[in-house]
Amino acid sequence: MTYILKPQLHHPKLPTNSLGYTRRDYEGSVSTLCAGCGHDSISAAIIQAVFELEIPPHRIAKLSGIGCSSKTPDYFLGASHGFNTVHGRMPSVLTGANLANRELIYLGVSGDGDSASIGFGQFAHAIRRGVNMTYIVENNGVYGLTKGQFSATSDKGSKSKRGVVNHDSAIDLVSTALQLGATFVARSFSGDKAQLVPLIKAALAHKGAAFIDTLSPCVQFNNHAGSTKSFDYVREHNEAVNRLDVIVGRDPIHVDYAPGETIEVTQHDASVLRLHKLADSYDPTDRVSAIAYLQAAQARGEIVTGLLYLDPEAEDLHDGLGTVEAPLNALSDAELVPGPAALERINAALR
Ligand SMILES: Cc1ncc(C[n+]2csc(CCOP(=O)(O)OP(=O)(O)O)c2C)c(N)n1
Ligand code: SF4
Ligand SMILES: [Mg+2]
Repeated sequence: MTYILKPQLHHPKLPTNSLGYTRRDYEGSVSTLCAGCGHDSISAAIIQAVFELEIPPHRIAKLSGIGCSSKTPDYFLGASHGFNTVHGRMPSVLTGANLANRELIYLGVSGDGDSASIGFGQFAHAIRRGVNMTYIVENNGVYGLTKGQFSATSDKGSKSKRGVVNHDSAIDLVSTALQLGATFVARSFSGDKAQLVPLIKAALAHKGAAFIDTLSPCVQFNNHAGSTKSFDYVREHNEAVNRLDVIVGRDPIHVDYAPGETIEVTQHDASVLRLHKLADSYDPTDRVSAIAYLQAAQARGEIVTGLLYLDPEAEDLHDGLGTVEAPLNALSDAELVPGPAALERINAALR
């Protein structure tokens, strides 16, 4: 048995959101991951974010690949749509689903093996096409499910649990996402819920490709001395670039930009992302500086977390393609099959 259903009963006085749902209504099955696995903390952060955003569960579609990380959608949002694809193929299935029905909110959950090894090409193309989604990589620097092989995000020189040194260069998914044109790029840590929950909320509200690389220690195979993805290492080397809060707006709110102190950025749905700048020089709306900042921090051995880049005016794949607003399953036969005259016009335009 791969999952255990949770009992339906809960305390009658649990707080509810405006839809009348408790936090429990956003949970899934009982997790079968190892006790202390960082991935479970990310599931808890997703549950809290969606509860606080007051999104009806049936409006979300959660998709994943294969791995311990990709199993986690079973453990949150049990009443949402779900598709557990094959290894590394989540981005293309998500892209197809999004093209067919743009009314759902798409949440892709993946692992560093799933996205930086077998699915690297898929990851790249979903990001560069600006698919409207929140793409979370639960990054433990290891293939957890298949018992601890180095993944493509394992740092050069880091050691496996058995003492083997990794000689390959690491892929930094955050820098890659920035270079590929992601319009929301963040890094966080599974052990920092205060930072992760607002980031997930902001990513879900963002229109366009939102990417969050979440360091998520594997307590079984990558939490020892010599690992650069362990709880201790990440805590010791973490440098947060901003402190975040998300305010869901009811009326349109305009951007209020005050360099050096607090920035408020309005997203497409009128929610406001409030950033408190800790580093005076850090500007999360400058893609080129974000890449330079990341590389300088990396050279100093620091792991930068927080919202690294945001384009609040981003367009998505549908804008580029000029697709219809309605989900394809809501179109009539006449709209879907416009007849030989329309086909002839299309053929003539291609000659
Ligand atoms: C096509 C294919 N190749 C290889 C595998 C074996 N496999 C399953 S999960 C996995 C790696 C998972 O690593 P990651 O995505 O980092 O997830 P984690 O378990 O670390 O959360 C591999 C290689 C597979 N299931 N399918
Ligand atoms: S093997 Fe690692 S990644 Fe998988 S559940 Fe256990 S701690 Fe988590
Ligand atoms: Mg992994």
